[in-house]
Amino acid sequence: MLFGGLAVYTVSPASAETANPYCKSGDICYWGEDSYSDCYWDSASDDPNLGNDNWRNCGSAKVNQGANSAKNFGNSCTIVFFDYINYSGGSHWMSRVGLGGYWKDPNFGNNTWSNTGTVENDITSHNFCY
Ligand SMILES: [Ca+2]
Ligand SMILES: [Ca+2]
Ligand SMILES: [Ca+2]
Ligand SMILES: [Ca+2]
Repeated sequence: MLFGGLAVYTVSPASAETANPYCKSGDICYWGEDSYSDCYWDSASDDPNLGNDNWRNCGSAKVNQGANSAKNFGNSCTIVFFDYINYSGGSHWMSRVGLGGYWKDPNFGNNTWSNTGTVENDITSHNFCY
């Protein structure tokens, strides 16, 4: 999907909870670097493979294995991230904004999968209400 005004908007400091025009209610939002910065991507749907999803603002670079930080603006349930495609391998859950608690994380570098390995730069699929 293309948006005509994409190249025009300016990036302001991430003081608001939504740091870009895409991250909105219902979405899981990922960023490619720590503290919700650099490349970003949003989705309101389960996704069994982030290998076919491009960051919104980083050319052809894929979301797969690239997320350093995220916020869950989903409307229902927690979200579960997975190491591999089709909701398999190690998992890591996050609450949603309406439930509070752990619903955002500025740095996945200090989080490990349910089995082994670091979540940072390793999320490959996600499922709401898994
Ligand atoms: Ca996908
Ligand atoms: Ca990254
Ligand atoms: Ca992975
Ligand atoms: Ca963390």
